Amino acid sequence: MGFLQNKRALIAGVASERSIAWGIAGAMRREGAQLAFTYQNEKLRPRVEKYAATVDSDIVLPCDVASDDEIAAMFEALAGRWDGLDILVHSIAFAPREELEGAYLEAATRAGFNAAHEVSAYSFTALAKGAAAMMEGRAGAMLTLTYLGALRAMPGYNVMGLAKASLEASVRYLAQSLGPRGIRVNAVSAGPIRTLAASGIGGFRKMMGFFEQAVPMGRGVTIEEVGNVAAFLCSDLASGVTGEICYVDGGFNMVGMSERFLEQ
Ligand code: NAD
Ligand code: 0WE
Repeated sequence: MGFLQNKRALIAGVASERSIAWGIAGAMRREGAQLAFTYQNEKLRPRVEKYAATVDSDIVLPCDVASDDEIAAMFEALAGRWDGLDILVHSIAFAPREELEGAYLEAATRAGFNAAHEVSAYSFTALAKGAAAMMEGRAGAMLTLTYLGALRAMPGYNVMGLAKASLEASVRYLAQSLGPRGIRVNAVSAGPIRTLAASGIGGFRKMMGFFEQAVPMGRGVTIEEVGNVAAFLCSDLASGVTGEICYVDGGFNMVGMSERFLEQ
């Protein structure tokens, strides 16, 4: 029996088979969870419906997280299918492309800052409100995806780093708010992975090269490896864990200097 047997999970953020959310869906399904998916816009709908069918799910709902109306309609539709929810996965980020090019101070604009924070940080809290209402009386778990750029200055990550810092603080405040209701809230901080969101970034290849030189494991992580940790954190096996940022990055975050660089 899988460790997520009888759990119902809502997964937001599948855009392709390379999406981290898709790695999480695979691990959760393998462990016995029933899955529901949201998609950002009509362009993505047929794709997400097709992927959902392969993990025995026919609950595929529209939800642009920039809209409170769409979030409300999505939870209303979900409540029509499920009488409760155990797991929320938030795997969504966006900043206008121009914000992710060049130096932070030059790239930053008020509109870009606001858009990045709304879609990449506030949306987790917005989804948490609707999800918590469906988790009453169950041992609920919420999970989001973050990146080391929240803590360390990364060339080009720019306003996304600020939004991830806010998202990580949200994990702690949501964990404190929801703890009394038996709901846990955590994040996985993933190492760089070539997904749609990453391939939109100039110089991603070079950054991957720097990462691979310093990372103790000597290689990048996969969506399957992120999925396994995400599934564990959302399961009763992690019943004592909340408010945590869990690194799935091959150890990159704790290194002070690259061993491979010195050996060159
Ligand atoms: P992805 O492009 O596959 O997923 C990003 C998702 O965000 C897409 O499904 C997209 O539809 C969704 N999205 C964007 N704006 C939205 C909106 N307004 N409403 C609803 N959905 C919206 O890329 P990914 O790498 O799987 O990204 C998932 C998460 O993982 C993001 O939070 C990202 O910051 C994080 N992350 C990625 C990496 C990496 O290197 N790929 C590393 C660490 C963390
Ligand atoms: O969170 C991310 C990227 C999120 C992202 C990606 C895009 C590309 C297309 C947000 N908004 C947009 N907007 C677009 O128009 N990552 C963790 C991947 C990533 O992005 C970087 C990285 C890494 C890793 C940017 C600079 C440096 C490293």
